[in-house]
Amino acid sequence: MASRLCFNIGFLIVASVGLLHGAYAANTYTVGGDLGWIVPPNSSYYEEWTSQSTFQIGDSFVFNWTTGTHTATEVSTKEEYDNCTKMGIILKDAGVKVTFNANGTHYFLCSEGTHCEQGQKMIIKIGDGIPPSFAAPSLTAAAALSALFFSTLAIFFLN
Ligand SMILES: [Cu+2]
Repeated sequence: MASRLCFNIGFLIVASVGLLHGAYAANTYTVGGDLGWIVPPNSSYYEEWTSQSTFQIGDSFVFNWTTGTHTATEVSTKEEYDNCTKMGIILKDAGVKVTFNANGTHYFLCSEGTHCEQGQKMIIKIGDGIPPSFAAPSLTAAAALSALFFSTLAIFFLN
């Protein structure tokens, strides 16, 4: 009896993990919905569009436009975004698709003319918006090095 109970609980755990793992399916979004990626009718248009969804790792974004010349330009910082700095990773082709495989915050704008100033800009937040940090492992490495240093010192004095 006991072993059968254990087996059943084990099966339930495996099944639950499977369900949790499969709970989120990556989505592909067309930036701006039906409007696409153009100079918007009002400057808060893309802010409103992004606020309608919560984006997760694996999600893709398609920048579509049928009129005018535009770019999907990714700039590095909020400051560059706020100032419409038009230098960054420039994607020029309509229909370009961008997929994010880590949490983080991404700043996109159009680098054509004054399109950005007119509101063709958008912040995409993946997950909590915070990129994975490598600070912790390097701190651990520093601690290990200093431990080695002090143990070497101890050996020196013992001899
Ligand atoms: Cu544009």
